[in-house]
Amino acid sequence: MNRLIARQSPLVLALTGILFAGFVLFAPGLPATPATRIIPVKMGDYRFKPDTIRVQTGETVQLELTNTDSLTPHNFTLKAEAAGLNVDTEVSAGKTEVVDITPRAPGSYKFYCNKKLIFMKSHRDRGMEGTLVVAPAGSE
Ligand SMILES: [Cu+2]
Repeated sequence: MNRLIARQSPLVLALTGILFAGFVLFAPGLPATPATRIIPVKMGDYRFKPDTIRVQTGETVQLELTNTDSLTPHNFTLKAEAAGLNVDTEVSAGKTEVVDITPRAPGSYKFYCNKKLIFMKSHRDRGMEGTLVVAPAGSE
């Protein structure tokens, strides 16, 4: 077994690695352009509802973020470099904002509201936090 690997040239090993990475990233077997799913997310009372959002790797979903409070502005922040996600969207009181996301790697990623008034607990500390659960492509 060791001899078999040792006999492969570094170039062949590198190419094999690249092919495998491509296979994982583009996950063949799924429709090339999955329909965009709309996920409504309510933001209000220092909560996200739902606070767990489930998607699949490579799936494009549209988050429909609605601030149900009448005065308090909120925000949807989701920073997950590993999954290629970098969202920071303000949602004024009573308004709806739409953001498309396409997670590139499975895992669980925290999202939260980054609002904080001076001398007050942050919205996140008050419970305005949730989890994006990204399943491997093709699971379910
Ligand atoms: Cu908030």
